[in-house]
Amino acid sequence: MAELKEIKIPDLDSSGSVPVAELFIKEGDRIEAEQPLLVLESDKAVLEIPAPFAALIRELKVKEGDMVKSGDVIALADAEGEAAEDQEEGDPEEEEKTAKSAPPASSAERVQSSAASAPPAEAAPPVLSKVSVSAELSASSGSKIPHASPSVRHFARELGVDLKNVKGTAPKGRVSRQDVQNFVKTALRTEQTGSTRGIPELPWSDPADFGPVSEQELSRIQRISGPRLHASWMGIPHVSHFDKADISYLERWRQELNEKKKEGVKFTILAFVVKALYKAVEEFPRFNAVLSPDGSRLLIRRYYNIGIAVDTPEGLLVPVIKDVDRKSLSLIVREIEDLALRGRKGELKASDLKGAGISISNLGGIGGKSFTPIINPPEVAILGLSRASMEAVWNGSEFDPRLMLPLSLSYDHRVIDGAMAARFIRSLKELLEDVKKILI
Ligand code: CAO
Repeated sequence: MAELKEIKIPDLDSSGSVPVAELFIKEGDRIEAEQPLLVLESDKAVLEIPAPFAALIRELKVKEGDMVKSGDVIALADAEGEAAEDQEEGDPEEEEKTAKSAPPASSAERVQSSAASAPPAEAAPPVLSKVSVSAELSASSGSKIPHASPSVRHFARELGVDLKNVKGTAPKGRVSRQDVQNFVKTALRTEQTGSTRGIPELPWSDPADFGPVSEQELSRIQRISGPRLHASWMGIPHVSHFDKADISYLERWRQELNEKKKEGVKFTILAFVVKALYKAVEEFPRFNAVLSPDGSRLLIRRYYNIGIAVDTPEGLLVPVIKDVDRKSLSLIVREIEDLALRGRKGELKASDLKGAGISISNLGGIGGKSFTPIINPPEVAILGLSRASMEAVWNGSEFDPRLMLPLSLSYDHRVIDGAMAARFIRSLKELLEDVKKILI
């Protein structure tokens, strides 16, 4: 048996002692180079100490709870153990070739020559110890390494989860088993939607490193809609087309209607746009289409359902007004009110949220000039409305004050090309500018 080698605690960049929080090895274990041996856990940092070389552990010198410092011996190990095992379990063809090309040797010599042809075990740089030391350095310079119990660390390691990426929700920010499970579930869901496939990881830095922060959980709706919006943004080639419609006549007519308080209904700009949009979609059926999953066919809806983005305390919802072509303006007004109210009270049914051919997102009640709405798949377009405002418009001989409604149309460029989108918006503008056309 060759001389036993000492496996030591690497330079921790500190003179103090640190407790061994977790020990992963026992006597008789065969270890690989860089395999984690133990975890040191101080108030400031958590440090995983790796094996500097492959070996057979003969004698352990530490146990969990021991206080250790730089240079302390963790174990006595037989580096030959690993080499011998390699030799025993090596590729028979390789062995045969070696046997043919090399002069006969005793088994002890064979072990030595094999060890010499591979990088010498003890010559391997202590890669992980370097990582560990730098981990502590980064910890002391502010970046957080999460605290977790040994069993949670073990659990995370088995699942291949880097605890630095997991947000700890247990007291003092410790990572719990549940946190690791949630992390894996989210990662799997993201993988299934394909939303981050092939996309470099986004840089992240903990804002708590730079000042005080407060935390808020995302609502259930936001947790569901977030990955869908991300998938839409990443998976659909969006183009946004901006224009303005002169709704001066429409507005005058709307106010007259409201002054008469017909059936107690308050007519809104949005209700007119819903009607106009249906007419434009009827003329351009591609805006009411769904692209087949293989991207080879369009399934064009022969019905006219329009989704309305509703801002609720829990997040964005898009309930659907069904069969717009068969509904009066006043019925559309009432439906928008009803859907928005039920959406804000959390009373919408799943069926209220399905089946739209195209959607509208109206931010005009709040403000803004234009924006790029995100398509709600499998729809292929969405119309954004910003706040209508009075503008001086040149009518050929003078500037005329007109009420202009900003339109922001995002469309799926796989289905709709730019010229068609421009024609579609021109048609929508004509409808909005000549309100009679909407209602006929
Ligand atoms: N331009 C100018 N004024 C507008 C307008 C526009 N485009 N749209 C609405 N308004 C006015 C309305 O006329 C109303 O004014 P009065 O009270 O003086 O009559 C006021 O703004 C408020 O309207 P509203 O927003 O309550 O009603 P609505 O029917 O226009 O919209 C709804 C209903 C549910 C769509 C809206 O309340 C809402 O939730 N909008 C937000 C949608 C959203 O979040 N989109 C973003 C999606 S991406 O995250």
